Amino acid sequence: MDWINKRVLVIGAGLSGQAAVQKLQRLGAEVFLTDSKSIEQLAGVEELGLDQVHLLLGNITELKGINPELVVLSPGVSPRLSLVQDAISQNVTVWSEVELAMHDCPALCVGVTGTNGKTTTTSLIGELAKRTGLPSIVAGNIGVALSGQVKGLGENSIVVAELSSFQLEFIDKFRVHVAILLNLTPDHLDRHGTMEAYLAAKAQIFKNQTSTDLAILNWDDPLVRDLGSELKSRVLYFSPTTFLQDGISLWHDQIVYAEKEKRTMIPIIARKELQLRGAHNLENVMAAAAAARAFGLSWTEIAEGLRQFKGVEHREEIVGTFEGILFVNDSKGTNTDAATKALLAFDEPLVLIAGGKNKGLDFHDFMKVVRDKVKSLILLGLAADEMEQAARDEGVHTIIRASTFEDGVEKAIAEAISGDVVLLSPACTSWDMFKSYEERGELFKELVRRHYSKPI
Ligand code: UMA
Repeated sequence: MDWINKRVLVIGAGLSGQAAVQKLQRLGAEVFLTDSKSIEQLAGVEELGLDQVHLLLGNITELKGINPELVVLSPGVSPRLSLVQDAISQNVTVWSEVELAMHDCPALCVGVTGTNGKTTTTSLIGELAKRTGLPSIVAGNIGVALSGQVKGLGENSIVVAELSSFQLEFIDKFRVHVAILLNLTPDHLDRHGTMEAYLAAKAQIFKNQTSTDLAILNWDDPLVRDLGSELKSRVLYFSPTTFLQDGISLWHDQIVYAEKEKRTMIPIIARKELQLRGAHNLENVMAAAAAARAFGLSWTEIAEGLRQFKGVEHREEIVGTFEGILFVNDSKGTNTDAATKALLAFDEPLVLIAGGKNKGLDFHDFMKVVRDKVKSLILLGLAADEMEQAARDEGVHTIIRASTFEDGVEKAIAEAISGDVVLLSPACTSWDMFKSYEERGELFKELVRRHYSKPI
């Protein structure tokens, strides 16, 4: 494509929009950027060097005066936006930012989508990709815009992309050579409207696959499984619950890869050797192993990578074992769903630290799980009263209130004995006490380490 002086409008000036503008500027296009926010609210935009004609802030509703040949959307921008509608009605090409990123990138692309587990799976594949010795990057919905990362990557390199339904909605030629769909449960319905539309957006990941490409699908999710018969690419299923004669599944607590035609079953790794816990992580591990095999690692190399992977920081992250007590940082568990998953990942007696700022969720169903799994519940933060009430309603036995975060960690340590797990999984945001869940998780780790480094 000839980019020189091509008029391109980028909508949204966040991470994706800014990376898209920089890429387009490098290509020689004439770039316009618009955002509903003001310049004071947009960090980094001034450094893009756009003049007043090209930086259009505020409520721009039509393309008149801009006349772009191409519109690039940030993922958070809904297609219902009048500006986007205007582009569609005028037959102007609309691309998502990932389309622009990958448009001229010859690297092998491994894409991960699904409702849950994307970040863990993407990170794990990223770690496995490093073991190939080839140049590789990890980007996308994981928090780093793809457009800013793929520069200079050649054919013999690997892009590992976490892809959201938002990013996939407006792809054109973007080809994901190894595409993973982990699972599908209701999410983002405010944007997509129906489950069908949400599934259709996710299924775009397979849109440009050919017969030499690979689709990795979750056998246990009926919506995902059924997609397999419609795809042009080779399909590989994984399942932590059903033994698969063709695919990756469990055989006597061993993750195995079976090929019916060859009548082979290759053991990959024993479940107990993994540091990641929980059934949901088994899905992530199986999908990642399948992807790594596709980019050429041996099963032995894959097993080594899986064995060493500790997970994503702040998500069921193992802090360490001190005096027989395992400490786990799940500060990223900012809603009841995520915190429930963390609780279910452990068979040991649990001391749970929860609370913070409620996102408007009801805690009763969560407290039913707490009642069954947790021996002591430590509550703190703004939501503590509300959580305590729900805990009492659901019959949680031991509820301990903490006055500060530090106090909560000390009380949790005092409650735990050897063989227990102390889990920080707040089911709330951190914003009543911290800037971010990262800051909360860092403090948790520091307090635990500091406690055990003290001379007794
Ligand atoms: N904006 C408008 N008009 C609109 C909507 C947004 O002008 O109608 C502007 C906003 O004022 C803002 C900018 O667009 O300045 C934000 O764009 P964005 O929401 O696309 O955010 P980015 O900073 O570009 O971040 C995006 C992803 N965000 C979303 O999908 C909402 C990030 O995923 C991703 O990491 C990043 O690109 C880099 O690829 C975050 C996310 O929450 C983590 N994803 C959702 C999820 O995981 O559930 C999908």
